[in-house]
Amino acid sequence: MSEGMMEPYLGLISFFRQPVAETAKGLDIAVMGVPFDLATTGRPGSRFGPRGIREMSLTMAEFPWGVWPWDFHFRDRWAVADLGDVTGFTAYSDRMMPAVEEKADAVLATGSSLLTLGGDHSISYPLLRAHARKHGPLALIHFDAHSDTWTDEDLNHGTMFYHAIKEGIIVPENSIQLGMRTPNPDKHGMMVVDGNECLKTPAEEMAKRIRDRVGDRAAYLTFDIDFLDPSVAPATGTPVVGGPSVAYARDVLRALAGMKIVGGDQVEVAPHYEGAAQITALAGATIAADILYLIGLGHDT
Ligand SMILES: [Mn+2]
Repeated sequence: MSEGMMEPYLGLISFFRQPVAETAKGLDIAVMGVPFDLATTGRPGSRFGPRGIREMSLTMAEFPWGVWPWDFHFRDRWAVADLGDVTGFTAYSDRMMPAVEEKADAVLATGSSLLTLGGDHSISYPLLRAHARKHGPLALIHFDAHSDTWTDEDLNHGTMFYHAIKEGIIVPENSIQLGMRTPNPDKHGMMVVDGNECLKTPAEEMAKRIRDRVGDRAAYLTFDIDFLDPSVAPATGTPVVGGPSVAYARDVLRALAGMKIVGGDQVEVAPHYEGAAQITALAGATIAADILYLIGLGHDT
């Protein structure tokens, strides 16, 4: 084995074996988990998502040269640490939003960027609020099988982007949703590229559409694992057939390098629906790493 390599079954678990830290002081990118799934409308279980993602991240953390095919290791360019999980809201869903928002505010106040591991998708709402407070109204880049824009005054993992638009923290004219495979007429002004169109559109062209839509606005990238086809990501609350592959999603993501992506999250991995191979958490960990690279490159620009 090459020097610097570490097999995935060794040692303690943190995201990509990054150091565990109490605060984001001195970091370029902080990673945190939000083990919350009480806003789920389908199968619950994404409260175990952060743990599952961290565990499968160790399969890629084996290599000191970084995550293929990125040509550098993120830790060689940016100070990255795992802050652990936001806690204190178990069984009290009304405490989740303020707890996440407060933690995200504290991270962003240090000058660090933030990557968050979910948790159900409702966690994006307090994260968007914190990022908009720092960066102004945001462009949303949203990968998902569902639009999560239902016009409903209740806040759950299918309505939070409606609430975010209504609140003015995301700008629909600069926002784009990719991969939708469920009917929802409530677009609220966002550009929607459905799952079939994704399958017919080369990754580079899709990335260009995203860039054109977002323009110069600071962007927040959110990736629901159910964007992917259930054949590659079955362990999630509301799977929908007919989605793209992990390779396609990663090609699109990498083609966004250099955009002003100020923060992001990877949500909705629910490990208890996995087979023993843990392929959903593996996909989630890989996508989360790609988002981390994008946030780092955005931090540099
Ligand atoms: Mn979804």
